[in-house]
Parts: sequence; structure tokens; C-alpha cells
Amino acid sequence: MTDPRVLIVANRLPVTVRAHDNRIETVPSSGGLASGLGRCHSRSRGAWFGWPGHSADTPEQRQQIDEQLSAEGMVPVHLSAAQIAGYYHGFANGVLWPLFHYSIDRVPVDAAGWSEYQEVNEAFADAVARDYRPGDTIWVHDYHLMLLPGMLRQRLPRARIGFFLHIPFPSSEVFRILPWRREILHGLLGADLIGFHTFGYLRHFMTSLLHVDGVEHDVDRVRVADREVTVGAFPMGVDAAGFAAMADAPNVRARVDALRQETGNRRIVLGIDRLDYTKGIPRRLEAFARLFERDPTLCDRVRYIQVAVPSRGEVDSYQRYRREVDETVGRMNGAFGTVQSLPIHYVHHSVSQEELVALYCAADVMLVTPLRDGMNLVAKEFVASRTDDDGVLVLSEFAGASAELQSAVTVNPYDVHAVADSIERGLSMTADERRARMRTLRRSVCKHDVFAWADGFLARLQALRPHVPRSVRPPAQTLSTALAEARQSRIRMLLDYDGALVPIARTPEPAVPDPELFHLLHQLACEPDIDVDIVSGRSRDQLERWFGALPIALWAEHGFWRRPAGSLRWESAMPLDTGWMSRVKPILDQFAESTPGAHVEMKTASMAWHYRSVARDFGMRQAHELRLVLGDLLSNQPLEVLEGKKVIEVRMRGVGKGLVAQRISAEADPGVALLAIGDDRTDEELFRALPPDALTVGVGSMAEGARFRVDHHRSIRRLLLSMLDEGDAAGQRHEHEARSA
Ligand code: GDG
Repeated sequence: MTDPRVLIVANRLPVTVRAHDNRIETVPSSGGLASGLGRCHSRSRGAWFGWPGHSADTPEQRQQIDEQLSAEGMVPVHLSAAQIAGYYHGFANGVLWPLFHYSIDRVPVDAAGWSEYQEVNEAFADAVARDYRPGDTIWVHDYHLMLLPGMLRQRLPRARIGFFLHIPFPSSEVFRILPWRREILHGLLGADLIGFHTFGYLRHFMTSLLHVDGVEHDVDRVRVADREVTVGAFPMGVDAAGFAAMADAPNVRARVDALRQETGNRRIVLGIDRLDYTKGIPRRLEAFARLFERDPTLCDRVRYIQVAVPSRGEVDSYQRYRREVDETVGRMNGAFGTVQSLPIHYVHHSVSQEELVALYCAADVMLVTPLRDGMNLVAKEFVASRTDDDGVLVLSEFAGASAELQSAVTVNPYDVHAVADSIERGLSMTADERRARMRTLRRSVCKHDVFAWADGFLARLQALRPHVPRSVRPPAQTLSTALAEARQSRIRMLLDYDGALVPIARTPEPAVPDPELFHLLHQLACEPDIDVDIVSGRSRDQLERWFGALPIALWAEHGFWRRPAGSLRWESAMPLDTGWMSRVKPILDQFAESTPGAHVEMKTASMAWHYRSVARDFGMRQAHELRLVLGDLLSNQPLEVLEGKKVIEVRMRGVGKGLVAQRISAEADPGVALLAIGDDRTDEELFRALPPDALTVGVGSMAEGARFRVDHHRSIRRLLLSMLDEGDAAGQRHEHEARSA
């Protein structure tokens, strides 16, 4: 079987186009993305979409560029100077970049470029849609194109779309600052799979969804209308074997020797960064100043080489930053230099790949101290290049890489004294310790290389079930025919109450069963071949008060209590432990007090925090906060926190509707058909634990895992009624409402 075509979409193509008179030259890029995706690009014979780095002067030149790149599997997206200014410099790098790196002060007051950002994302969407063929996999990259997944979903509803963010996703407290936060989230949610470098960023994204838009999430997925979006952490790696091979190449070895000779017996401390304010160069320099002040002899014993590759010079804040770095370097060399030597060697241009690797190999200590960094590939390249198992990596705890590279010397880059200490520590570390740490680092970097990263992301994306829009789902067995079949035999009904038989009321008290429902349940229970069980989260007292007189079985508190049909006695599923309640109640009370409209309900084996009457957004936010607090505080208790519709519930672990399903399946005779109806997450447990041939019906959009879905509790009532009236013809009149899920 051939691999599906992969359409890679990134701001830049993996080459830069240069035009000389009537000749077009393409210069390959050496970045991590180009090497990591190059392999799957050529293997899948797909296409790579991006800006070619050159604005065509004439329509003829544009056509020439298109044709030449097309032969290499690339599709250039041509952008005007105004679009580059607004989309790239203005919005992506002027607004999103600082905000996502927590540099709020650098976000301009008059943030520009939003309309160009939309326009360029549309241009990318048009280009991809033109080339797309069914079966292709689309992989969109980075903060420049965050609207693109949504735009593609509109054009190509069934396409398989992945998105990867290369920079941090900030805490929701910071993300919410963005005036276009909703549009950005909606854009991302067009993807089937959204990838981040770390679980931390993933968590921030999920929290932002909840805070900004009230979108609820599961551990690794989010439901958006009739689609499911999966999220995952995929830490990007480097071409470890490629760096190692280069490090061992004779020309690089010779250059390493030359570098060491040039520096004499001085130790080499190295920094390599794009000249970007997120990379923490000024504080790193300040840390050296502290060191030199502490021990002036170090000036002659250490050489600090800082390569700062020019970057985004068109953006104001980068120009200011460059001046700041220049001045600091000048000031320090003025203060600590001597006539013979300067302690800081500052290189403000890029160096060749060989020179880069030679520097990595010559360094005694590598300083990677960004204030924030999505991942930081320099740290991993340094490790990959150290085939001699030597060298010390000092790594910022705010770089994504620090989540994996635990054997580095980690440091808080804001604490210049701590950075100074770690440089000292690196310089004085024993050879044995250096070797032990580097070996551990190398194992991780070599195993999780950039190819494993690309393959891992694509494999996950391709394993997801493709989205099939509702309107084109193939007709499966309808609920009415399934019920008609079930009606031929004995049938046991497991009915949730709130949301399934009655609407969700603003407070739980008034949701009393109306006479019509009471009558319906009574009639069903009196049918000779129907058994009815009410399976609810409500308390024993309430269920007994409402349904105690009917010949039906009752399950209270999600199945902790059971009262069999015809019995007056409640049985518990396990011994009752209430010792935890007095400790948990004050937390729920405190949240209820600070959330007008919320209240706490005490049951015998659980307690619930209801927020049905709280303003929607505020209620969700408070519920989310409460869930986080409870999750932290109760993590080693035999308790679980459960989220229902507008309710957070704490109960003993192991009790739940899943247990009810197990007990009923175990005791039901083989010929009995099971029908389960429910509307929220607690019912999912029931659906999943029942045998696969059970008829499970979800009401509304929330209860996942049901075989059938209806829109409203009224449909359920009609459905149950029809089972009385029509026997095996049941439900046919409701076909228009009851759809196979
Ligand atoms: C973004 C995220 C994330 C640097 N100087 C020279 C040179 N480089 C190469 C390095 C490395 C790359 O540039 C820099 O990559 P980083 O990962 O460190 O940083 P960003 O450019 O900010 O990248 C980052 C990354 O995307 C991937 O997801 O890790 O967090 O910000 O490959 O080698 N290469 C050469 N000469 C130089 O002078 N040849």
C-alpha cells in the first residue's frame, strides 16, 4: 500500500527563491522543519505549500517560479509586500509571537495586521483546496496559520487535517488578552489533531477553550458540534544522526581543534540563538557580569562566544532589542576586557552548518537560557553533536526541551545569580558527572529524533477516524427498526431521569415528574414483557418519594443504592464510608458562596456542586476551577470527581452507572433486550459497560458512546409511548427525529 499524500503547509517553503535576471535559483533551508518533514514530503509524493521568500516582479516570473517549484513538489503562495508587512511582521510576529511568549509589554497598543492575517490564511486555504485530492493528509504548521484549519474545514469538510504549534501555547490568563482569541480558537478547532511540544501547552489550550468559549474537554479530545478534535503532545526532535555524522566528519574535527587552539587554555562557553527577545541574551550577559565581578580572574580563563543570528529586523521591538544587546556587550567588554583579550565574542550573523557543529563540539558549557521557548532545538543539536559524551548543557526551565532533558543543569533564566551559579557549576563539573549526564541526554535525543516526531504525528493523525459530516453519514439501522425488533422479546429499560425523561430544570427541586410521565412509567411497568429501572444521580429519598409507588426498580446516587422492583429495602453497592465528606464539603461550600446561584447537595455517599442557575460562562469557569482544585486535593483518595450536566460530583471511586450496567448485564436472562437512555457523561459509563447489542440512546449532544441519538427528551417520551401502543411497529413515526449515531 502506498502512503497517503501529505500536504505540508507552513509559512515558508523549505527553500528560498532567488531571481537573477530570467533565471530562478532555489536555495534549500537547513532548519529543523525542512529536515524533519523533508523525508515524509518526498516519501508521500505530496506537496509543500508556503511563501517562497521572494515576491515575483512580473506575472511571467511568477509563472516561472510556480513551474520550477512544482517540479520539486512545492506550491508557492505568493504574497504582496503589504500582506507580508501585515500578516507576517504585523500580526504573526508583532502580536502573536510576543503574546504567546508572555512578553505582553511588547504587544503594540495599536496591534496591526489582523485583516492581512485573515487574508493570507484564506490565500493558503485556496491554494491547498485547489490541490487537494480525497485521501490526502493535510498538516498545517505554526502560529502564522492558526485560522487555516477552520478555513480548510469549510472548504473540505471530510479532509484529514492536522495542526502543530511550534511555539508555546500560553496560560489562558495570557491568551485571553488577545482580542481575536475566539477566532483563533475556532480556526484551530477545524483540525482533527492539534499537536503541541509539551503537555503543559496542551493543558493551557484546553483551559483557554473552556474559559474563552465554554468548550468542555475530555483528557485528549474536544467535541465541536458533530466532530471530535484530538489534542496531543509531540515533542519535536532534531536529525540526531545527521548532527553526529557531521560532528565526526574530518573537516569539522579539524575546525574544533582550531577553535580550541585559538582560545588557548580558556574554557569555552557558548550561546547560539536567533536575535530574539525571548532567548534571554541580556540576562545571560548580566549573569556573566556577576561572575566576572565575583572572580575577575575568570575574564582570562573563559571565553563566552555568542552567535546571534539576525532576525525579524523589520519589527520595531526587534530593533530595540538589538540595540540593547549591542550596548550590553559593548559595556561588558569595556568593563572586563583587557588590551590582550575580550571576554565576550559576539557574532551578529549566521554561521555555516559545519561551523555551528564545530562550535557545539568545542564548547565546554552550552548556555540555552530562553525566557520562553516552545521547544529549543539548539539544546538538542548540541547534545546530538557531542559524540564524545562531553560538555555541559545549562537549560532554561522555560524551554519546552526541559520537560525531556532532565539531565541538563536546569535554571530559572530570570534569576541572573542562579544562571551565574550554573555556569560556574558547568565549568567545575567533574568529567565523570559530565559524561553520565551527557549519555542520558544523548539517549533521549537520539531516540526521539525529528523523524520519529514527524512519523508519530502523522501516524496519530492517520489513525483517527475521518470526519464524516452528519448529512452524508450512511444510513444504518434506525432506532425505530431496532426497537421494533427488541419488542419481539422481553425488554429491560434503564432510564436516566433528568435530561432524558424531563428537561434539565434551573434548580434540581422543581424537576418533579409530571402526571403524564408518571402515567407513562406506570403503564410501561405494567406491560408483562417490560421491566423498568430508573438509574439516576438523585438521592434515595427523592426517587422514593416520586416513584416509590410504581412497580419499577430504582437506582439512586448513580447506582450506589438499589431498590429492586417490588421491594421496600435499599441495598448499597459497597460499605458506606463518609469520613471524607467533612473535609470536602468546606471546599464545595466555599465555591458555592463565591458563585451566586450555585449550591451544594449532600447525598449519603456523594456530594454535588450544582451550577444550573449560574450565568453560563461564569458557571463553566468556576466549575473548571473547582474540578482542578478537587483533582489536586483528592488525587490520592479513594474518591472520584465526576462531571455531569451543570454539576460536579464527588463520590467514592468505583461506584457509578458503569457498575449498574455490569450488575444488570450479569443478572439479565440471555433473551432479554436492554434499552438504555441517558443524556450526560454519567450515562456514557452505562452505555460503554453494556453489551454491544444493547440499544443505547443518547439525548442531546453530550452523552457519547450511544448507538442512537435523539435531540430532545420529548422524543423519548413519544418513543416510550409508541412501544406501548404499537408493539413491534414502535417508533416509526419518529424516524425523522431518531437518527443512527
Ligand atoms: C521555533 C520555536 C522550536 C541558529 N543559528 C544558526 C543556525 N541556527 C539554527 C539552529 C536551530 C534553529 O536555527 C533555531 O531553532 P530553535 O528551536 O532554537 O528556535 P526558533 O527558531 O525560535 O524555532 C522553537 C522550533 O520552532 C521548532 O519547533 O524549537 O521553540 O521558537 O536549528 O541550528 N543554523 C545555522 N547557522 C546559524 O548561525 N546553520
